[in-house]
Amino acid sequence: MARKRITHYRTCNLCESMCGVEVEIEGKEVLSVRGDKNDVFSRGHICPKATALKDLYDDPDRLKQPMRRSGDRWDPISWEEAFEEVVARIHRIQEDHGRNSVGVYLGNPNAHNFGTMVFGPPFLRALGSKNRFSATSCDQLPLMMTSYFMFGHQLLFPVPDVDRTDFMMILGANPLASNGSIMAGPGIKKRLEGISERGGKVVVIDPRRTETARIADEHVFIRPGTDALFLLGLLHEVCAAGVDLGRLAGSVKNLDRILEIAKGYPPTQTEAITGIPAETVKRFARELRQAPKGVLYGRMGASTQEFGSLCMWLINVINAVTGNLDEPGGSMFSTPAIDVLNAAGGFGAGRGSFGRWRSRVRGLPEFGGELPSAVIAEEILTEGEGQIRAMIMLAGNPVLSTPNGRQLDSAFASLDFCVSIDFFINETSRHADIILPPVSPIERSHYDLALYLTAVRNVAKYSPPPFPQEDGRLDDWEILTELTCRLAAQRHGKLSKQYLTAVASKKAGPERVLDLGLRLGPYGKRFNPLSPGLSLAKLRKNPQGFDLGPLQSTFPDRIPEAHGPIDLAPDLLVEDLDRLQARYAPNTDGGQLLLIGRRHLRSNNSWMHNAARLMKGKERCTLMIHPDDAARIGVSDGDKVSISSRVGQVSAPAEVTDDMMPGVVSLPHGFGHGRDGVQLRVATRHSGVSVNDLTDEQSLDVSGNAAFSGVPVKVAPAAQVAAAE
Ligand SMILES: Nc1nc2c(c(=O)[nH]1)N[C@H]1C(S)=C(S)[C@@H](COP(=O)(O)OP(=O)(O)OC[C@H]3O[C@@H](n4cnc5c(=O)[nH]c(N)nc54)[C@H](O)[C@@H]3O)O[C@H]1N2
Ligand SMILES: Nc1nc2c(c(=O)[nH]1)N[C@H]1C(S)=C(S)[C@@H](COP(=O)(O)OP(=O)(O)OC[C@H]3O[C@@H](n4cnc5c(=O)[nH]c(N)nc54)[C@H](O)[C@@H]3O)O[C@H]1N2
Ligand code: SF4
Ligand SMILES: [Mo]
Repeated sequence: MARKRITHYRTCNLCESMCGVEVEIEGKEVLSVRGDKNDVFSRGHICPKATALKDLYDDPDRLKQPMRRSGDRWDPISWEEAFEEVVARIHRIQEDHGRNSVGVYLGNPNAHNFGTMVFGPPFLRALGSKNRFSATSCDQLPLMMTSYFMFGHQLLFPVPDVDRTDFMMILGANPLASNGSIMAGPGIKKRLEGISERGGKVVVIDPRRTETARIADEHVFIRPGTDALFLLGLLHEVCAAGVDLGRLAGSVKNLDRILEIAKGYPPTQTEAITGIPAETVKRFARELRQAPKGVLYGRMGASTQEFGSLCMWLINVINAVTGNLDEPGGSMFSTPAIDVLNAAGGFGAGRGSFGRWRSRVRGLPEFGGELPSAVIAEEILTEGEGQIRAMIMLAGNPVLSTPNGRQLDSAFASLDFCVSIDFFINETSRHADIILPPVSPIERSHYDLALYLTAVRNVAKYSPPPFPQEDGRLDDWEILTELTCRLAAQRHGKLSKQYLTAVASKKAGPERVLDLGLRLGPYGKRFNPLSPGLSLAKLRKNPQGFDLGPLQSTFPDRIPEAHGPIDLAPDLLVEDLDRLQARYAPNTDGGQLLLIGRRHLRSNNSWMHNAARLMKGKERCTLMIHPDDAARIGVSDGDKVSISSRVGQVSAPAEVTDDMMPGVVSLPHGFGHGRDGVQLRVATRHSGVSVNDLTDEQSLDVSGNAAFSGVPVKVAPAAQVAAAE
């Protein structure tokens, strides 16, 4: 019988853009992946990674069955055997050494996975360990912490209203490579170009002349890690000319504190440190104030640095005092169809929390129930009560993603037990005793619970699975619910409330929860009879998405009552100004080169390097360096250089380019696949080196976030270093 070709509509889950794709399918074969012109959000836009959804599905290295490691050997085992062993080992270790002896790390793909977002939290509760970590503390933690302190909820993500603004300043983001982050909008290049076309202006502040800088109206270099000082200078100028809180004037507190702080930072004082002339800062302040609608937006480069929280705070403050907070064309907050902020039950991420407990060794504070990933290694390696003896990795590759990866490698090698829920044997999962592989993303149903919080427009779309799941394959949520049930049974018995609740939630599955979330949400009929009446059935009828319109102003109503007014000057952040002051006291600059990272359009953190079509072209894992620095050190383009920091040393080819600010070098993250035991045939041919073998787990923001930007490094010709050794 001839198999029928069908077109399946879904959302690409690889980055935050949420592009609609048309997947052509015959039986269980994926024939092609194309942009969906009728997707309400992306209107046909995709990037080269979309086709990699097919590559990922077809990848011969992708695991389809649980694996057990014995030394260097991996053997396939049954799900029953795998679950049995994982739960027995975890239970035993927690019985012997306490709940915190089992650590958990949640990786970035969880943010793109409805099932793990709904069924991960009950699993974590069942586990009951305070040693919880995630990619958040290598990414947007400063932003979430700032939202928690200023607006009262960690999930109030400020999103630049890129489609309606007239002036946009981008600090430390490269949306032309990343496709936009906490600014989820497919076709972001066109959206940015739209600003200039409307007669507005885009300014990029970045130590590298990036792809985004090239399409901007103006780009200025900044010395890595000094954005907070630049922003204070800008705040000084804005405040000196007079503040305008607009509609929110009656809903904020501590403006006087801000005005006082602003006085202390004239840009004439900060220019020598940031490298941005005072005159330029003054002009930017004027342009921002004069623009009918303007917005400051900061991402990775401004977040993963020593003063990331100060940056996120000052960006919010400047948006507020120029009347651009929660206003069209300014910095806004989405209203997603499932209101994760107010939803109870399965989605309840909570408003946030800070410092309820501290890490055992370094005493770093918890945020939102998690400790900074920078402490994982020391919590494993430092003996004593409360030491981590087992780790569970859920869709994460911390060996390549968190600072001081080599130290983490040794720490993982010393564990009593380690589980990875992952479909690859990669740099982290090679340390696992057991790997539990979920189906590939294209095979499961999809709804963007988290990313709609960061979208530049309100939309909702549900993608069903394209074909029935094969026997013997499990999705992430099934793995998690099975673990939760078995853990509850082991611990409390099969008659316990814990076990029965776990079984009930496993039976319910993601779709039931999704339907309920939609019906109870702001566009459901239940509370708003005038709404479109969203439900799962309604989304099924609209497989190319449901448009819910442009972002709406929602403050002050959206601020949780318990928080009170918007706090412009939370204590923790104001106090961190002293650390900034001390750090940039005159003459602390040792003249070393400062290392920053880089993303490429055809990369996706550490895990898409096994797709051959994404790896074509010239070598990407190069050290970009300015010609003056290269000449001083004595290296030419293509020469191998040694790069060393306090924690490690790696070698990579030099790429000499005046796109770099003098004194700054850049190495992309996510490479370093040459480690023993990695079973990724394509990726290991393009292994590169890991930038996180250089980044320092001791260098952190006040939130505990990793400081990847501005790592002091020594660069020398590799041959010279080898000869000296
Ligand atoms: N120096 C430096 N370090 C960085 C960054 C940087 O810019 N510079 N960026 C940081 C940022 S922003 C982030 S978000 C982190 C990312 O840090 P991580 O989340 O730790 O790393 P990823 O590379 O995203 O790895 C994801 C893992 O999940 C697996 N995976 C993919 N999809 C699924 C799935 O559906 N289910 C399951 N179970 N597994 C899946 C992949 O095989 C891979 O092993 O890295 C951070 N590290
Ligand atoms: N193609 C691709 N897309 C991705 C990803 C990917 O790996 N590849 N990862 C996804 C993830 S998890 C995330 S979080 C997002 C990140 O999305 P973005 O934040 O847009 O991405 P980056 O390329 O990390 O941009 C950081 C920029 O900050 C600059 N920078 C570095 N240090 C400093 C500094 O001190 N100050 C200033 N002002 N700038 C600095 C860098 O030069 C770089 O241009 O991208 C997502 N999309
Ligand atoms: S920009 Fe590329 S990776 Fe991101 S969602 Fe769209 S197609 Fe997927
Ligand atoms: Mo990220």
